[in-house]
Amino acid sequence: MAEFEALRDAVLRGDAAAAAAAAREALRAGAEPIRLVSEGISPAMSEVGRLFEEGEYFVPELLIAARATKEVFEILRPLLAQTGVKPVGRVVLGTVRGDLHDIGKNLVAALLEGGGFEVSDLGVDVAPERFVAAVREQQPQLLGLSALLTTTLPGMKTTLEALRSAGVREQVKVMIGGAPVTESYARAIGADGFADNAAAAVDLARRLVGAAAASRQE
Ligand code: B1M
Repeated sequence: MAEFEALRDAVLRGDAAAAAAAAREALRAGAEPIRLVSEGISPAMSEVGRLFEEGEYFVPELLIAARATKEVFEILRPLLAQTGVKPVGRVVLGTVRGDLHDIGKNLVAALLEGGGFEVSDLGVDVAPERFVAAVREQQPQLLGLSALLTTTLPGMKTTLEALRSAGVREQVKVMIGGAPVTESYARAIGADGFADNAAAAVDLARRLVGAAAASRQE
């Protein structure tokens, strides 16, 4: 679809108005909102990352590409979050301490809402103590941690340790995700699951909430 190409180009150039126009055009032409993510935003941001690694783009280019993505996301969010189903569970979500990346996490939040979850988003740069406090106060079935940097990845382990020290680890299932996260890392730190994209995160959340309900009945 030509509109996806226009969307990718606009994000790459950091042209927010053109990105929004391409997104609206794609939706008008009948594209599923999620395809604007998988065939527009995600490949464009991968390319932005590649250009950054190769020294062609610098932080300002990353920022304006991210701004263009957010503009598109404002259009997509209500469409992705449309749901008629009654809440299937509560999720507290956040990007770990020291990490400011939130595009992927916001996408996970929107799709979880679309999947019938009530989502409490703590934002970015969330300290372990804030996750612990949110688990105590909001009693979610699920806690979701996102990280995009190899340097902030250990924040996931620290957060799990903080949950254990606070005695609340058994109250909540923990799922993790983000570019540097792997299944084996999830196992190594004792998380309950890992998802490598937003749609997989919704499937995993459903499974984990089902498992949480089953273990409460035992
Ligand atoms: Co940053 N950055 N960045 N950056 N940035 C990366 C991550 C990087 C890979 C770029 C590169 O070098 N190729 C690199 C990390 C290298 C590494 O750690 N090994 C990097 C770097 C180095 C940095 C800085 C250190 C740069 C600097 O200042 N010198 C700096 C750090 C700031 C900080 O966080 N403390 C920095 C800053 C930024 C901006 C602020 C400018 C901006 C972020 C804006 C924002 O998010 N509001 C930015 C951007 C845009 C990127 C890239 C280009 C794009 C990220 C993105 O939005 N992807 C990124 C390169 C890349 O990823 N290819 C890069 C699109 C998004 C839809 O995908 O976030 O992966 P993603 O989310 C996916 C999945 O991972 C998964 O589902 C999502 C949807 O499918 N997922 C989950 C995510 N969270 C999940 C949680 C789940 C489940 C699934 O359960 C809870």
